[in-house]
Order: sequence, then structure tokens, then C-alpha cells
Amino acid sequence: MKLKTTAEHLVSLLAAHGVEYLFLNPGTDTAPVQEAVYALAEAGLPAPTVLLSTFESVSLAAAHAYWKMTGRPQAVFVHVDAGTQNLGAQVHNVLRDRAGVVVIAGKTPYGEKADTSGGRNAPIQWQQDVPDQPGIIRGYAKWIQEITRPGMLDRAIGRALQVAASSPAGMAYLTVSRDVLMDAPALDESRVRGFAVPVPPAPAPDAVAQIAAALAAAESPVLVTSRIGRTAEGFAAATDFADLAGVLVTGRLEGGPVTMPTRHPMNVPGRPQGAAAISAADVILLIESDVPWLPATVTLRPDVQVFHVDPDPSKASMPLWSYPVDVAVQADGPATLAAVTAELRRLADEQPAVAKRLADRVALLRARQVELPEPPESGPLTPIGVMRALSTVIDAEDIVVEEAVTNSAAVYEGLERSKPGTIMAPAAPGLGWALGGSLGVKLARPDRRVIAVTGDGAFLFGVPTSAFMMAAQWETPFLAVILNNNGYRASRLPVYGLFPDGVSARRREAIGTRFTKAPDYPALAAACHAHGERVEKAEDLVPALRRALAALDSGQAAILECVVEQD
Ligand SMILES: Cc1ncc(C[n+]2csc(CCOP(=O)(O)OP(=O)(O)O)c2C)c(N)n1
Ligand SMILES: [Mg+2]
Repeated sequence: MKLKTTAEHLVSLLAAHGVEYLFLNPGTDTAPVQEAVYALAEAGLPAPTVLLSTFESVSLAAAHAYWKMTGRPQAVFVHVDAGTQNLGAQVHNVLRDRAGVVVIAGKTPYGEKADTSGGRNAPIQWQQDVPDQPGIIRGYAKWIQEITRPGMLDRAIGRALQVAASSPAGMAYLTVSRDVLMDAPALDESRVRGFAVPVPPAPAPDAVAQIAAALAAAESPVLVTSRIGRTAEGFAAATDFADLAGVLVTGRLEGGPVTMPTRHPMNVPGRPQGAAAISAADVILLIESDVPWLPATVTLRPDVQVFHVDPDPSKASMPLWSYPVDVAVQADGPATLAAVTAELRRLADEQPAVAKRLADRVALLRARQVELPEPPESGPLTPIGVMRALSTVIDAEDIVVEEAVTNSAAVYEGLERSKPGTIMAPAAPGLGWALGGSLGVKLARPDRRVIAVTGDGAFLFGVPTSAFMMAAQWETPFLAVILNNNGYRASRLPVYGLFPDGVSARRREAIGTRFTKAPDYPALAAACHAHGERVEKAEDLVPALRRALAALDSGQAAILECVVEQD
């Protein structure tokens, strides 16, 4: 088949670059793309699988999660400026979590004469002609390009995928008008090869030696990391490092993947305990963490040495990122930690005093047991209790997607996870990630069970009618466990905190934070092809969780509303 349109060329280029999914919310701008997918299929030519998205932010979260699982950017096609707007807060999450995604947005056609194929033929095409469509995402996208002519398409697509995937990864945003999509394709010199994604930077040997030497001499070192568990290598590196060097491991204030087994004696999941370890540290190794501690709750030792390792240690996208750092290293976190561990091992082999110091630290910390809280087995539910119950019914390989907001600490403290990649979180505060994120995780790992743990507010931000409809249509079932504390606790506590003697604190009520007409969540589930239940008592939890997981195993999505009373 000879490709007829630039749209056919675009879809086949995405496939040629390994894009597996095209999350599509169609409009007048996408007609050439829709036709292209069928035309290519009929000709037996490869194209990404098209998944209909009924809300753009949900599919962006799905593409984000797919990136986290696979390291491969996918494409999200949205309708001109309006569809770009609907990407909403998930654009923020893509920036902060460094997710590689390609967003392609239609642009209103240029031509308006009767003989312009794909030209303007509806009022909206004047209305959608806005002065600065990419301006919607300009502060967040890593790279922006308009495809203005067929002859640049191959370079624009290759470059978009290259930039999106290179570290630190991010959003590549392309726009293309319908008349350009209808143009004859420029195939003669179309190029797919030669868009290499840069290998992440390895640490300078001197820097590794300096870090290892400081750790070898330290009394109470600590590793602070949020993102190192993003790969299995990072999880293994953190665990090996702690085992050899006797170092407490904390971090993840912003959420994030599991760093090491929950019950590892050097894992510090609790926030107050993490702050105490950082305050006591004489050496802090800070690896791939944007918010290592809260200055308001941590007082560093005056003699502390801080080493910072990150693919982007200057963090220019965070204007007031001013944590004190003595040595900053631009390098891949997992690779650097593995190199530091190897260097420490070499030092210990050569110097008995170092070997003894590390062994003493390990022995001291191994004596420490990570106590997981044991909640009551009956009566009202607590977030920790829900997490402990969940731990008993899910498999070690199941993947939990966390967006539990004020209860996220309960997830990291109460949920037992021993394998890498078994907690996913957006590691960013744009609420509404978990439902779309669960779809993306399930697409990437159809063999695993996927369980979202969300606040009731976060659940509603996730556009549940679209997300569960898409779960059914895409055949990507997941379970959403809602921690229903009746509204926005995260928006209530700061009112009490800032005004401890104020009216709100006295009334134990803050305006705009209670849901007096929350949806009937099980009924919402039923309306969206999902199994749904509400649980109020601890004794009913495990059977209800089992029924929800059984629904999942039969291919049906599920919603389990857990009523937790919280101020
Ligand atoms: C898109 C978006 N809108 C608003 C907020 C502000 N916000 C932060 S937490 C929160 C409440 C979350 O409620 P819920 O998920 O029920 O968790 P809870 O606070 O009750 O633990 C809100 C509204 C946000 N982070 N993101
Ligand atoms: Mg809530």
C-alpha cells in the first residue's frame, strides 16, 4: 500500500517508533487519523492500538503510568485547545514525575476554500483558532512543536519520542492541523532511525569515591530517596546498599515507588521517624528526591555533609529549590548507588577499620524491628486497618496505585510490599491520577492485579464514570479502594493548623471540605459495569476485599468504599 495522507504517515511512524497505544479523544480535527488507522489495518500495516478516551486527563494518567511501568512513551491525541485544557492537572504530574509521553493535539485548519482538503467547514474552526494553544501547557511541556508541513513529519515524530524519553523524561507536545494531515505524505526521505535516546549519565568516578569515603567514615548516615525504586535495579541497589553500609533509608514525602521491602530493618516508612533520622545524620545521601525533607520539621546537624545525586540536580523547574547540598552529581540514581556500594565494598575489603564500622552499623540497625501497626479486628475502620487487611489478601506481585492523600502514610506504613514496582504513585499532587494510572498499569501488566487506594476526593477528581467505562471498554479491570473520610481532610487540617484558636478549629469543621451529597459509590460502580460494595466495620473488610478481588479475577472492575471516620 502506498500511503495516501500525512495522517497515515503519522500513524505508521508512531508504530515504527514502537508506540503501542494511541489514546484518542476524537473531534473534527482527527478524521484523517481515524481513517488512517482503518486504512493501515486493511492493508495489513502496523499501527498502534487505538483506545477511546472519554476524558483526556484520564488517558494522560494512563499513558504516564504506562511509561512508569515500561519506560516507553505512548501517544495521547486530544482535540485542539479544548482537549489540551482537559489534560488538566495531569500535565503537572507528568512534569513532576518525569514521565515520558507524547501528546498530539489537533490544530484548527488553515485553509477555508472549498478545494482545501481538510479545510475549515464548521464554525468551531474559527472559535478554536486561539492565539497560543501550546501556551496552555508551555510551563510544563519539555518540548513543543507544530507540524506545519508533511516534509517535517518524520523528524517531528522521531524528535518527540527522543525528547520525551530522555532523562529527565517529560511531555513532548505536537500540534497538527487537519489540512496538513490531509496533505500527500512526504515519504521519499522519511526516516525512523537515528533518534537515539541518550544513555542516562553515569557518575564521575571521583564523585563515587568521595561519597563512599564519607559514608565509610560516617556515624549515622541516611539515604533519602523518593524515586530510586522506579526500576528493579534501583530497588535492588537500595537494598544492597543498606545491607552493606548499615544506613537508614527514608524519603518519599511526595509519594513514589516502594524503595525496599517494607519490613527491611533499615526501611524508615514513617514521616516523623524519617525526619528524626535526617536530623541526626552526619552524612545525607540524597538520591532522586525532589522534597527530601520539610525544613520546618528537620534541623540539620551543623557538621552534616549532603551529597545529592539526580539526573537533573539543579532542578531549574523548581525556582526556590534551595536544600543545602555540598556535592551535587548529575547522574542516574540507581547506577550511582550501585557504584557507591561497590566502592564501599572495595574500601571494606582493603581497610579492616572500614569493614568493622560498616558491620557495627549493620548490626545496630538490624536489631531494630520495623513494627507494622496492628489495628483492631472489629469495629470502625481505620486507614491503617484497611491497609493491613489489604496486605493479607493481595499477592506479593499485585500492584497498588496510591493516591491516598492524608492517608498516604498509612499506605507506606501499613501495606506490606516486598517486591519492586508493587506500589505506584504519581509522586506529584495533581489529584485524579489513580484511576487513569491504574488503567495504564493494567495495560502494561495484564498479568497482575491492580488496586488503587484513593481518597474519596481523589477518586472523584479521577473522573470515575469515564475511568470505569474505559476499564470495561479497554478490558483493563482494576479495584479502587476508596478511603472515604467524607471529604477533603487535606483542605481541612491546614485551616485548623493556621488558626488553632479560630472559629473552624473550635467547631471542628472547615467550610468547603465536607461532602454532604457524596455519590452512592456502589451504585456508581453498578452504573459503570463494576462490582461495588461499601464497608463500615473491620470484621466485614476481608470478605468484601475477597469478593472485590474475585470480581477482578473474573475480568470485572470493582469499587470498594471503606468508610473511615476522620476529623
Ligand atoms: C487537581 C487538584 N485540585 C485540588 C487539589 C487540592 N487538594 C489537595 S488534597 C485535596 C483533598 C483530597 O481529598 P481526599 O482525596 O478525600 O483525601 P483526604 O484529604 O481526605 O485524605 C485537595 C482538594 C489538588 N491537589 N489537585
Ligand atoms: Mg477524603
